[in-house]
Amino acid sequence: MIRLHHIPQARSFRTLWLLEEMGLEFEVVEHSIFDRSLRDPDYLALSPAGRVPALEIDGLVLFESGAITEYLCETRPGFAPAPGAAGRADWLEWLHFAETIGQHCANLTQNHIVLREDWMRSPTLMKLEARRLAACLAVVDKAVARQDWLLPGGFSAVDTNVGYGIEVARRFVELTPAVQDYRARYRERPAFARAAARDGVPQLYTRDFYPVPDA
Ligand SMILES: N[C@@H](CCC(=O)N[C@@H](CS)C(=O)NCC(=O)O)C(=O)O
Repeated sequence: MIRLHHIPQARSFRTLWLLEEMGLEFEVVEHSIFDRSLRDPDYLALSPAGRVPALEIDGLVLFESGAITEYLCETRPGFAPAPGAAGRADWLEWLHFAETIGQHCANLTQNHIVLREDWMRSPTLMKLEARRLAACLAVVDKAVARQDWLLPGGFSAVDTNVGYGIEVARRFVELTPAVQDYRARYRERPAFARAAARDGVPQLYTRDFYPVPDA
C-alpha cells in the first residue's frame, strides 16, 4: 500500500498529482498545518522535520517532495528521461528549480497568511519575495512560451512539481500570458482533476490574490 501524508494546498500536492498521473493506487492521510499534529512523535517518526509530504512506499518512508518525485520516476518509469538519456540534466534542473519557486512561495505564505498580526509581517520582505518569485516565473515563461511542457519531449514529472508552484505563485504575483496558458494546459489533464478532487478542504489560501501591502 502506498500512503501519502498530505495537507490540502501544500507541497504534498506535487506527490498527489504525480501518483494520479502514474495511475497508482494510494491512500491519502490528511493532516492539519495548524493543530501541531505534525509535531506528534508518531508523525515525526515518519517525517523528522514534521513536514508534508511524507510517502510510505515499498517499505520506505520518504519525506522530501523532490526526492519523492525522483524515486517514483526511477521505480515507475515513464515520467522522466532515464539517467544518461537526453534531457535528463534539464529534467533534474527543473525538479530542483521547483523548490526555488517553492521557497519564495513559502516565505510569502508565512508573511501573508501564517503570521496573523500586521505587526509580525514585513511589507519589505513581502515586496522582495514577490519580485524574486516573479523572476523565477520568468524562467518558466521562457520555456512554456515555446513549448507546451517544461521539457520539449512532452509532459513529465517536473510539470507536476513546477505546476504546483504556479498554483501557489499565482496568489502572490500576476502570471504572464504564456504561464497562464501553461496553467490552463496542465489543469485540463484528467490526473490533475483527480488530484484536485482529493486535495481536501483548503487550509492555507482562502483568497485568490494576496497583494503586497504598502511599505
Ligand atoms: N522541501 C520540502 C518542504 C516541505 C514543507 O515545508 N512542507 C510544508 C507545507 S508546504 C509543511 O509541511 N509545513 C509544516 C510546518 O512547517 O510545520 C519538500 O518539498 O518536501
